[in-house]
Amino acid sequence: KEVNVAVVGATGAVGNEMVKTLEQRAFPVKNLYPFASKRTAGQKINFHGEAIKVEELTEEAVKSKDIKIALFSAGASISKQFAPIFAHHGAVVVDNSSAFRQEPDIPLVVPEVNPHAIAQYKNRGIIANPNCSTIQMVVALKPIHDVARIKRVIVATYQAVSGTGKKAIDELERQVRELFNLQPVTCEVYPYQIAFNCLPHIDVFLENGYTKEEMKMFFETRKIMEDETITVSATCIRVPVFYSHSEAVHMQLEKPISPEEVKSLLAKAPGVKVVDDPSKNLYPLAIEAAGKDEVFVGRIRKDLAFENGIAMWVVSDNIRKGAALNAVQIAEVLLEKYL
Ligand code: 2RA
Repeated sequence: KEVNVAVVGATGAVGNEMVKTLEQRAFPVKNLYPFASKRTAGQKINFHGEAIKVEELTEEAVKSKDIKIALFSAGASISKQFAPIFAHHGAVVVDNSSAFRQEPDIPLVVPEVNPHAIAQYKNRGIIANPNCSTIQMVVALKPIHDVARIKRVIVATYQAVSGTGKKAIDELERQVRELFNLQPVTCEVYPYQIAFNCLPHIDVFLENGYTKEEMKMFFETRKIMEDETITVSATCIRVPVFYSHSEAVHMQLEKPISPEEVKSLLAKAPGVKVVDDPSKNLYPLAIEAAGKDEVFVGRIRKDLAFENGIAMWVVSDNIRKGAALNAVQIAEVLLEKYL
């Protein structure tokens, strides 16, 4: 059945990808309603060969459209203000911002991990899309957790600048040009030069010395895996990469499991592609994962620091599976099973 779909934040890096993904996956869209701020409203976006005008996001504009599904990626404050308005007018919101992820009555969903949680959309008409760095990690952790139960995870992330948005993609490009032209480097998005550098600072610092990004991985992993006993210690780093987040994941399990068993489990796991043959220099690479749907896993080995430990390298396109694709996959299950 065809439904009216809204994309809020349609001109942003993730919003753009949401429209592209709806088209690529032939989501049954009756009418597409792209929304954006006053600043970028008026632009046209292309959907199935049709140029559609981006509307300014107002309650008035929502009323008369019978929108059934609304994909949001416009920041937490816009989601807090408008997601309830869309829900009030009959839409189910899939929100990519952090606004509702920790609300107990709002499901936080990765379709390969906890698709059943989508049924809780009925509470408030809102489903939360997890943070990109969490999504790719739990897709890889779930098959292992089901067999050997994860006790704790230590993860270091290497996050692409596209996670910050279009302006950060431009910043990296500009700084490389400035450096190669022997001009002074200008920093408008990040506090320090990102080109040829690593910044251990994503989102804001909290009292406990972790950043908000790192604590998202702690809280979201437990909620999605439905296991509050799992502990996660994350260090999230911004690196000079345009697309794809890479993660060094180390875990301690309740039961022993060999790297070979992990490899065969992951080879069968939904949404995962194992790329793991060091003898042939085969392991996941950010530039190869960019533009693809899968979560790529490699460097699978026994972790020498933990009893029952496993270490692995997890790479995925942070704008696709990390955001837009996961949101559209939630919408697909929602439409197929619940609407
Ligand atoms: C980042 N995960 O990479 C955050 C938000 N997309 O900046």
